[in-house]
Amino acid sequence: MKLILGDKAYSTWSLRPWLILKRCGAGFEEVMVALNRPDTAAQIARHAPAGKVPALEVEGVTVWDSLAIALWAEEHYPHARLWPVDPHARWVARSAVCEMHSAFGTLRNELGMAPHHPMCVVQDEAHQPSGALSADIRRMVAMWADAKGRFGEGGPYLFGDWSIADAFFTPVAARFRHFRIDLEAHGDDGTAAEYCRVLLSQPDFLEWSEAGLEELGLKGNG
Ligand SMILES: N[C@@H](CCC(=O)N[C@@H](CS)C(=O)NCC(=O)O)C(=O)O
Repeated sequence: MKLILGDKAYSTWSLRPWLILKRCGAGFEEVMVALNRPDTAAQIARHAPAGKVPALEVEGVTVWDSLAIALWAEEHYPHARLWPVDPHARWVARSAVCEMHSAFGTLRNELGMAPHHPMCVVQDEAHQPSGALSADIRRMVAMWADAKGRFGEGGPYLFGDWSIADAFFTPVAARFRHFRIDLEAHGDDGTAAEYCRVLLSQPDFLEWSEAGLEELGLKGNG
């Protein structure tokens, strides 16, 4: 089984299924495609017909798109409990993941990770959000507060135990950290800041982040 990924310094979409497969204990080979290069499109096209990473090659079939890979993992690793067990929490978790996947366009564009914004480092100056970005950040903060308040008491993650929702929001936490977003100024009572801290201190994320730093030549050179 092969997971086709973009560089760990930049590819927030690739981070999602990578975190999920790690949580499942899945054995998989990583195939890294460098983004922002003249041959990126050609390299991705060798694996993924839609021209985007991530993609999963398994049993002779390509599963593309981070959400489709998440759902594939849910099917194949039921023991990993990738969604909350409580049905109400599960419905809300799936809604949050779908909203992350289909909305927040300004957040993804204005807080984009390439080419001068690697997710594993913090930039020197805080980004001043546009009005549209502020609206996205406020929505994110409110969504997290609601989910955490109603369903998140049993553990440090959004729905207590780790779930696919946390895989989808880890890149958001990395964007907020990189661009030094002031969450309190967007209605956070501390819940969102603490949630970001938890996501960014997961051992799997730290491993990803270390690899990103190595790609950038910022670590591992002795
Ligand atoms: N909907 C896709 C979006 C994937 C996506 O936009 N991937 C970016 C990299 S993070 C990509 O492949 N870009 C192609 C390029 O840079 O040429 C998913 O969630 O998997």
